[in-house]
Amino acid sequence: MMNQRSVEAFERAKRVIPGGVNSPVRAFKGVGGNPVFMRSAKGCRLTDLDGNDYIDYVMSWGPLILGHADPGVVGAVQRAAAGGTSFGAPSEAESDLAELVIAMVPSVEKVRFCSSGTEATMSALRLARGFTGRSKLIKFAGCYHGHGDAFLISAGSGALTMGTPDSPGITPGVAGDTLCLPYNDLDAVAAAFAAFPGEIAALIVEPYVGNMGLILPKPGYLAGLRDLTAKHGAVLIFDEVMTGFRVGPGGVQEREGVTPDLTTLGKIIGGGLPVGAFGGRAEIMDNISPLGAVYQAGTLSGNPLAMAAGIATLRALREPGVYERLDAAGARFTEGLAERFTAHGVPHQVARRGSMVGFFFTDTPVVDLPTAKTADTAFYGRFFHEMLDRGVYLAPSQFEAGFLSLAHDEDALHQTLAAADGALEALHAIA
Ligand code: KE4
Repeated sequence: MMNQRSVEAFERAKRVIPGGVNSPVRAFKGVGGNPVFMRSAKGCRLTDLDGNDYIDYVMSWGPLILGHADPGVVGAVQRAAAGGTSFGAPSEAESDLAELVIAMVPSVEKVRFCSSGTEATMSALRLARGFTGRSKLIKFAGCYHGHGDAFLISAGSGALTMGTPDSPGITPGVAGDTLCLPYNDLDAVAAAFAAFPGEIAALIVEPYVGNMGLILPKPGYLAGLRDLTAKHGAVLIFDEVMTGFRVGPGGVQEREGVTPDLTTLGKIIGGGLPVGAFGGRAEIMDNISPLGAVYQAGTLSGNPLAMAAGIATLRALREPGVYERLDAAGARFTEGLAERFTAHGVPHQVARRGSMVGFFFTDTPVVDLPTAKTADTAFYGRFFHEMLDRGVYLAPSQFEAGFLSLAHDEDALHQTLAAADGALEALHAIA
């Protein structure tokens, strides 16, 4: 595809923005080549500066479950904007969205809004530490919880692609309070609690991991985390920034029947506008300022435009049959790809929950970071570009999940699988 305008735009951006992007994973370092600059989007399709269209399986990294420029969301934002973009004072839209979240997410009795998933996880950790009076945090290698210092210890997502899982600028004091364990290994968690009795404030987990690519918990794993954290008095935090409202109306916790103490949310909850949230048991949440002593704040938290987009999105998701449609589209995508990978003799692992999808180019079952790293990232990069050239925009990194929306119709899925046929034939030819 001709992408000269994107090439020029990237050169311009690199002169004024570090790396030319405002979030590292967008820079295509995981797949090589020049990132594509977008001009507009509608439904399941993106349009770049050169006028090329792409069927989008990134969907802004998860938020756009209704599709790009959903008329209901756009209209709600336009109406809200006409009434003022920010009040710096409470508004009823915040309670409207809070009541929707509480109705949908089993663990949430009270919720506080912020402006990103990173803020949500940072705040949830401070709250857990304030509530327990303890310092240490358990996280899992390859899981990503935003760029808060405490979490950038063997992080996933862009940190993996960047090849620098531990970021400079994290002090030994901070790093020393984070215990990083292998995902899907309950014995490691039990051993950590035994090694640090009474010291562990919280355990945070992506209940379905999206930031190593899609990796699912082994049977009993989430229930095991629930039992161990309850036994040792640690706060169990489900980071559902990506899975919240994605894999079902109540996220993983509803789907799996495991209820955490706190839940962090983002992405879909803002319908494409900046919203993060953390919520959970009132007994814990009531410790948040100004009711409690644990400080947390934000100039644009509960912003009326973002609230309007979130309300429109969650209300649309509560319509009958929505998740069945998303599930069917996700199945068509992953089953169609798996058939083609098999037909072309390409080693692969494919996973799906609802409209959250993932695939690794390896014949090793992927259950944690070491097994995820057996994936052939070079092949992934070649497949990515062959698909991009055929009008399909996958995640520009092996270590990310993919997302479908209500706008991914049969025509888009047929075009996607035809592109995969062409891509695999082209790769077979040069193999
Ligand atoms: P944000 O601060 O990017 O809104 O959310 C951080 C975050 C927290 N928790 C989970 C489970 C997440 O997936 C994320 C952000 N996800 C990445 C995609 N892997 C955002 C994409 C990016 O960094 O540009």
